[in-house]
Amino acid sequence: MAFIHLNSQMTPSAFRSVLFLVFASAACAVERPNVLLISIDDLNDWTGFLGGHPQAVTPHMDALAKRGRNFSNAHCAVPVCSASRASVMSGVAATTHGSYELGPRYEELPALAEVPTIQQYFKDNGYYTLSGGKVLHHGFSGRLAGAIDRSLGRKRSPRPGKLMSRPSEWSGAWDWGAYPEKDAEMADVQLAKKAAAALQEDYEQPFFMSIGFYRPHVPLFVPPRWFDLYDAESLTLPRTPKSDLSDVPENFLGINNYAVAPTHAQVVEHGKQRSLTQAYLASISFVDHCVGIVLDALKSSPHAGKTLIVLWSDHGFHLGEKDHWAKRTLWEESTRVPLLFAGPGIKPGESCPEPASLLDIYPTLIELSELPENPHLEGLSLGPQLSDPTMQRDRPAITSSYFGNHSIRSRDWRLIVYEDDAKELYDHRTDSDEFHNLAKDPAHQAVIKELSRWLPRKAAPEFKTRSERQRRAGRK
Ligand SMILES: [Ca+2]
Ligand SMILES: [Ca+2]
Repeated sequence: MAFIHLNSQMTPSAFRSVLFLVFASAACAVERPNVLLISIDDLNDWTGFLGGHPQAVTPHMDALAKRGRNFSNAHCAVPVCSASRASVMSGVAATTHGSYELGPRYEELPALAEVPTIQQYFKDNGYYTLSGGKVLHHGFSGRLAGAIDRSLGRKRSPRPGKLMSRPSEWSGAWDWGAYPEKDAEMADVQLAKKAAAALQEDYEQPFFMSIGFYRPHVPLFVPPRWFDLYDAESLTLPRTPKSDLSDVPENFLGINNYAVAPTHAQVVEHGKQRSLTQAYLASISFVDHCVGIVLDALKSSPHAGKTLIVLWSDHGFHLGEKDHWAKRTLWEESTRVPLLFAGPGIKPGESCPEPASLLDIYPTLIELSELPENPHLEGLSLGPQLSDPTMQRDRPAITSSYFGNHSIRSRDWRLIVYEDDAKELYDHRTDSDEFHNLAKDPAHQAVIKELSRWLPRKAAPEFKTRSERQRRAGRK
């Protein structure tokens, strides 16, 4: 690298130019990999490679899992869109940034004032950044806007002019059905094609492309051919034993008054469980198709051998398990997410059963791209498990939902501790459905004590902007 003399009289713009030259030449010297970060909205473990639903058809994501590393025990930091995405993009947990709900925006959180988004960090280190679709819940606005060199758009798909499947007395954004007629009308397909075209271009710098697909978030409208993949009447439905909720603390779902999802009783009363399950699976296969468009484009591009791929979902989704629909709980259905890494230096191989958090994406990509450490990050690089999937991880995956409620998920166990100290404990070696709460069993107190070491000690209170406080007051 050439020596560059910094002059104390230098103007800020000249200084930035020098910095750019330094980073650009460093990037040339190290040959940093490109990054393709693909997020999917509200996708639980109903994929072939995670086996959460035996009939799920996801060939493109399954192929990606096969040629990279599938973190089969990965969990979100917060089980709701906005707060989860703020955590992934900042690398900071909700217990520090204080966002546990659909607001406030990343740039409104005082604790993140000095924390660069992952896009900004890569840009500051010589990368060209592209982004499209739902990556941050509210988009890169305000002071975050400069993180993106080129926008690939944030379009939404068309909706039918009237309700298709939802009973009119249900509230909220939920509806579902075979609509529109053709894939080309879907915003996710248009985004995939834009990303595919951008992947054919040459770039002078390494690129960091982040794209976020909207399905299978509600409303579950996708074209008919995706519904045709599934026969509603023969679909396997989740197991929901009648006695399941008898051993869990009562407090938690009660605080979930913010939800717009129907109750399980409403779904059952209206006979909608099968058609909703079909619509969710159809939406998953549709988004898998969109992922395929992007991955096929990358494969035939000049960047194929030098691009790291990360695929993740912001949180899971209940479809009736524990009499619950959608997200926000601390059970496996809400916290477990797909998390795949593939690309240069990552050998295809076995799944990794060690606990992983979406907070780990940021530090992992920094390590793989050989960027300087970012001192704000609270996750831990998955580098060792990308080299060797059997490498043990001491740190469990920690998920927080609303202030004071936490789940600690190790390789074999899940401990949930609520704000009032009520607990649940599940042994995943024998009870992957989390049916049997062992928290009161004297034989398991040592496990509880061991896992409790990881409970966040100083959780930040929930940060609410004035408009957020007013909005919530209006809903009660
Ligand atoms: Ca989401
Ligand atoms: Ca139970």
